[in-house]
Amino acid sequence: MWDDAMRETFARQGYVVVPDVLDQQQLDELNDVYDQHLIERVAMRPRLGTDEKIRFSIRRRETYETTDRHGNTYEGRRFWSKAYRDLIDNETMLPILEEVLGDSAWGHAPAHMPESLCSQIRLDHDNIHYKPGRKPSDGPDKGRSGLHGRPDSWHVTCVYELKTVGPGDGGFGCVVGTHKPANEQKLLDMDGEWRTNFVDTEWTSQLPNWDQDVPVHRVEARAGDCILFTEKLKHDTIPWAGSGERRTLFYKYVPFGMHHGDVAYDTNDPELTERQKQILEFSPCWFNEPRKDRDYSANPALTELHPEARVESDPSVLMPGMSPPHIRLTDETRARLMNGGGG
Ligand SMILES: O=C(O)CCC(=O)C(=O)O
Repeated sequence: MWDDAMRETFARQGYVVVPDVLDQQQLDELNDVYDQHLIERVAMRPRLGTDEKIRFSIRRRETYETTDRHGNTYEGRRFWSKAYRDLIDNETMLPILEEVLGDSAWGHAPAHMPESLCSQIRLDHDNIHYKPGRKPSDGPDKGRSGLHGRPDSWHVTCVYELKTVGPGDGGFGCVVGTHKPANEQKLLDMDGEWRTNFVDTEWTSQLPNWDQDVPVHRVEARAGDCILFTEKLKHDTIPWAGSGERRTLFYKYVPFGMHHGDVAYDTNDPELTERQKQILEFSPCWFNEPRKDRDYSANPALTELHPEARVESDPSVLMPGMSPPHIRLTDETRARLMNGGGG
C-alpha cells in the first residue's frame, strides 16, 4: 500500500490519502461509540442552554485524571473502546508513521536522533471533529481559525474519516506543497489576508490574487480512508456544507523525544496493549523542550535532555526542499549546549 508513488505524493503535496485503512466492522464500531456520545450530547443540550446553531464540539467532554509510574498526571479519555484504542497503532498507518517520523530525511525527527530511537514514535494528542449535516436554510459555517502549520513543525497527523467526505462538502483543506519553505514563501509574499481568505465556498472567498503555484485542495475521502498530512503543511478546516455529518478523528504523532502538545494519556489502562502503551508514554528524555506556557515543575523527567541533544538539526540529511524540525530550547539550554559542543 505505502509504495514509492505514495511516498512521492506525500513528499510533493505534504499530504496523501491512504485508502481503505478501516474496514466496515471497524467503522461500525467507531461510529457506534460516536453515536453514543452524540446521543448524550443532544440530551445535555437543553440543560446547557445551547441552541441548534451552536457549533457542535465533542472535545473535552469526558475527562478524568490518573497518575503514571513516574508521577506524571494524565487527563482525558474522550472516545474510548477497543476500536479507538486500535487506532493508536493501526496496522496500516503505524509503519508509515514510523518511517516519516523516524527517518530524518522527512524533516520531522532531528538528524542527531540515534538510530535505536527512530521507531519510538509517540501519540501526542488526538482531536475529534463533528459537524451535523447542513440544510440550505442553515446559517454560515465559519470553519476555523485560518491556515496554520509551518515547514519547521515536527508532527504528523492521521485523519480518519468515519463518514465519506464528498466534493464540496468541506472539512480538511490545505495549500499543496507549502510544507516546503520555498512554497510557503509564495503565501507569505501574497498581498492580503491569505490565512482566512484561501478558499471559495458559500461563505468564504479566495483572494483574487491567489498564487496558483500553491493551489488549495479540498480533500475528499471515503469513510475508512486516512488522510496523512504533515503539520509542516498550511492547512485548515473548510466550512462544512455537506448534507451528511462530518465525523473525523485526528491522531497526532511526534518523533521520540519531541515535545508538542503533550496532552498525556493514562498508560496504566489495563486495556492497552504493550505497544499502545509505548506509543502513549512520554519519552524518558528529550531533543527539545516543552512550551513555556506549561508548568513541568512537578515532572522533572519531562525536561531532561537526551545526551545527544543539539541546538539545531543538520539540514544535509533532508530530502530536497524540506525543512529540518525547529529544536525549541531555552536560551540557557542553548548556551549550555553551544559551550558543551552541542552546536
Ligand atoms: O478540520 C480539519 O480537517 C483541519 C484540522 C486542523 O486544522 C488541524 O488538525 O490542525
